[in-house]
Amino acid sequence: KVAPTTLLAGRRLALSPTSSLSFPRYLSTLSSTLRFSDEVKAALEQKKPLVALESTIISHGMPYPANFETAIAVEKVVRDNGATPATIAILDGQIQIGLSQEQIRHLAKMGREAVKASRRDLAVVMAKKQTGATTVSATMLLAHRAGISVFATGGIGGVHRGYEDTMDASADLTELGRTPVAVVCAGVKSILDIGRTLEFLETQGVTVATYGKTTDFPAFFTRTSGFQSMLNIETPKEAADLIAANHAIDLQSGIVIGVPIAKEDAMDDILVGEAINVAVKESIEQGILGKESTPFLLKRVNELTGGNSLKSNIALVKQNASVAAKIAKDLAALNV
Ligand code: PSU
Ligand code: MN
Repeated sequence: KVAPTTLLAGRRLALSPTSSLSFPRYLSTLSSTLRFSDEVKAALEQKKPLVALESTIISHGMPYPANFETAIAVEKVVRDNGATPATIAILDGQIQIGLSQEQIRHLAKMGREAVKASRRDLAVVMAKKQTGATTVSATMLLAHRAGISVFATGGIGGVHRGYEDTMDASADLTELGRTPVAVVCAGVKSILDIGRTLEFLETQGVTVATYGKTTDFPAFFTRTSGFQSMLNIETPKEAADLIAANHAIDLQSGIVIGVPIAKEDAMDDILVGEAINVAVKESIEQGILGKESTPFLLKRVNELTGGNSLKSNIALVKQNASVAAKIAKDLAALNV
């Protein structure tokens, strides 16, 4: 008879039916707290490459039906590049690692009715049996619990402009400081203060790299931000080696891999800059604060650019998913 197993942080723990009490209690309860899709469960058991995907980008980051179509297309990009996608969300209080197409559609239709769930919201959404879309911070945390160490998204949250008055800095940044997951993204939007965001990440001990030939840190819609990352990474293998080294020393902190948007998808610096300035000004005038701020700015920038920013957004998420899948593949090949 095969002993039941539970998966934790990439390690496979064999639990004999009688000895499970000798493990810390959370280890034995975790496997029932996380519900895995069949596809993700099989990939974890077979140590196949996996890429975690967030769900706030679906509910709060894009309008319906572009959000649904993009989420499905991004999963396909991950599969086409040899990895298994694990879109993460909380449905009626149940954490799901890997969603069905119908579950993705449900979240996409719910939009902002879903709770935008970062780390602080997770226990609340679970206890109240709500439906929550996970931000970068909550997705990183849950991916790590599930044993997935590569995560693809569009952009991470950061230090907001006007931080000196509001103290508004995304929980994504502190999560990156405490959770060893590599986040493949298109950098940080200039709705945020990019310079201060990079300073914050440095303080949190986060390794920040640019994917490509330069260390120019990307600004989401545009290929450069005027700020530099610590290093450039030119191949998926280099990224995999970096992740493996992070794990080997048990750093317990994350990695940002900034992938510049493709030239043909990038936006005009000045046009997008103007839209962002208008959106930020409006958010201040309307007193938009806290977790409402980022969704408000994303929506306004999209409206002000006549939907052009959404097109760039979709293109860059797909590119990030393909890079992340290749990294996950090389990481799985290292067998660490
Ligand atoms: N940036 C985007 N699209 C997004 C987000 C950020 O370009 O959808 C979402 C992500 O889920 C991110 C969250 O984790 O917003 C950050 O929100 P806040 O700034 O409130 O921490
Ligand atoms: Mn915030």
